Amino acid sequence: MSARLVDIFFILMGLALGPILKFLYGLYGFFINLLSYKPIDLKARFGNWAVVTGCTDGIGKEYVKLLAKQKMNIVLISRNIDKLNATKAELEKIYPDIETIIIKTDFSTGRKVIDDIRVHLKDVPVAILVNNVGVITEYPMYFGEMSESDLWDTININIGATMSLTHLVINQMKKRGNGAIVNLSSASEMMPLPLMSIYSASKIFIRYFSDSLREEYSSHGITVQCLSPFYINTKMINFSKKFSKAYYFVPDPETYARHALKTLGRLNSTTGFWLHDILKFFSLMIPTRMLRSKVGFLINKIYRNDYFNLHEKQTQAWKS
Ligand SMILES: *[C@@H]1O[C@H](CO)[C@@H](O)[C@H](O)[C@H]1NC(C)=O
Ligand SMILES: *[C@@H]1O[C@H](CO)[C@@H](O)[C@H](O)[C@H]1NC(C)=O
Ligand SMILES: *[C@@H]1O[C@H](CO)[C@@H](O)[C@H](O)[C@H]1NC(C)=O
Ligand SMILES: CC(=O)N[C@H]1CO[C@H](CO)[C@@H](O)[C@@H]1O
Repeated sequence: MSARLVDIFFILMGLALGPILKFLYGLYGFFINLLSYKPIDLKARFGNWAVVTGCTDGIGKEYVKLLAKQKMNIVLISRNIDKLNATKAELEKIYPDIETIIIKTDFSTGRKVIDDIRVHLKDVPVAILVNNVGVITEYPMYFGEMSESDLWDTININIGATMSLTHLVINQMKKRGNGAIVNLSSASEMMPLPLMSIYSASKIFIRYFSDSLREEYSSHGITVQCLSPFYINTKMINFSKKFSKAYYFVPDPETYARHALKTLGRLNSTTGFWLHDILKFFSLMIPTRMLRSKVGFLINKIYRNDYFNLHEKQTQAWKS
């Protein structure tokens, strides 16, 4: 009888251990995120060159500024040449002793762009790759409302670009036995997210991809970090005004990047921002993936209505 009880005890412990370890890791992440450590010396740890995609706005731009501040040379990748030139000029003015390379490319056009990038990066020892580029539909949409190009843009940009650029640099990093790859997933990886079906599926791709890659390459000195923030106040989510009002929990890109970069080399997997750790904790209180998904559906319906209301107001203002 007592042997039986011991068995049951160990089985229950086994079942509880996963969630307990997850919780402890979450708590650890929360404190690392909260305590304002300085970022580690990224140049000393990883090397001289950083490559940042989607670097002319939002989080990408803030990453670029912070990396340049650490005296790293930067390869700027984006599709808008004017913004690239402006970003390059801005960096060179503040940090005259760093080198910058700009690459104009449009990842939505798919596989062929990588050949051009390969030529540009031929002699660049890439220390840090920040896969920041990503798209989301203009507002939460039913699948059938997405255009054919919405579909392929999400695949090519959110998945294709990350996969292909990582492939381009991974072997040189392995050879040097050093390097870091940062990937932005999103909290939408915690559950399937109705009205953002392709987006949330693309983010779980990033999660699985990053976590597998880390196991394959950590013995070669390569750090693979996967960030999964909640909402950040970028133009990507201007479909609802609620985001700009939820001030503390929806940080601006500068605040987010500053916090997230401090975790590079310290956490493999994090929301990147301590207030988002709290949101994550409460989201995970909803016990199953399917329930979280239903809640996500409700919330997205609200955002969708916000978008239509906003649009109607704009149209009326335009008419009058
Ligand atoms: C961007 O900068 C390059 C090199 O400095 C220059 O040749 C090009 O004309 C600029 N493009 C635009 C659109 O300003
Ligand atoms: C959000 O921003 C995008 C890009 O700047 C713009 O095209 C779109 O019309 C904006 N949407 C709303 C609802 O303001
Ligand atoms: C990241 O994951 C790798 C592989 O599991 C592990 O060896 C490494 O210690 C982890 N790094 C951090 C900072 O947790
Ligand atoms: C930190 C970072 O830039 N992460 C990016 C990883 O890749 C996705 C797209 O697949 C981007 O949305 C993230 O911004």
